[in-house]
Amino acid sequence: MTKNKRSKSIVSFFELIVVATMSSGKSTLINSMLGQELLHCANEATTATITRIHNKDQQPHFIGSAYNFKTINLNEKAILKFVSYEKNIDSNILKTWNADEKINYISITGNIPSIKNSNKNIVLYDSPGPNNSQDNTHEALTLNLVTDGRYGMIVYVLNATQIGINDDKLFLSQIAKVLKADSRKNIIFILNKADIRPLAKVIA
Ligand SMILES: Nc1nc2c(ncn2[C@@H]2O[C@H](COP(=O)(O)OP(=O)(O)OP(=O)(O)O)[C@@H](O)[C@H]2O)c(=O)[nH]1
Ligand SMILES: [Mg+2]
Repeated sequence: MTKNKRSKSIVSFFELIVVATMSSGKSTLINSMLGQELLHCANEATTATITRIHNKDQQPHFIGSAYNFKTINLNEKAILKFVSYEKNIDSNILKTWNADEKINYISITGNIPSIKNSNKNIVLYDSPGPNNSQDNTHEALTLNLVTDGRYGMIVYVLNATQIGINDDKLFLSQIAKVLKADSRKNIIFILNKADIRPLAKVIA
């Protein structure tokens, strides 16, 4: 007699959130890992959504959905309302979703060529700069992402052209509280735009 075993596939994730003040180069950094300009980048407040990118090594195209995410009171479950689905996502679709006022959360899956999943699936998050004085929903979205407990690593992108600004000081003090409360979370710093302001000058 053969036993009918049900195979259970439990996927576990390692999530990294990419955060920084506006225009430091978060989306550019993720695009370089993607090997294509999928995320919209520009020298102004650009990213208006949280973008979750789940690495699936063998998947040829990016597929995914756009949502309206409602941040509510602490300790309550956030509400995700489905808005749109696409099975072959390109930069135009993401640009349109990013500009749509109803959409503030995007979740896509596809192959990130510079990353290989091992025992855990890797997930990257792009986020809006929290210091956009024209739109405080950006701050609410990013602080919600930072204070949400599931990620293991913060990738903090420092803009070499504006080291030591108050906006970084404020944001890093908010992050420090989260890291103090959860010792399993780590942070790494990426010094970006060092080609514009070489490191020697930053340190001097
Ligand atoms: N010279 C130079 N320009 C860069 C570098 N990284 C990003 N940029 C440029 O800086 C601008 C902002 O880059 P983004 O990647 O959109 O920055 P972001 O942090 O995602 O910005 P928000 O989404 O608005 O918070 C774009 O014009 C990029 O081309 C870099 O290392 N060197
Ligand atoms: Mg961006």
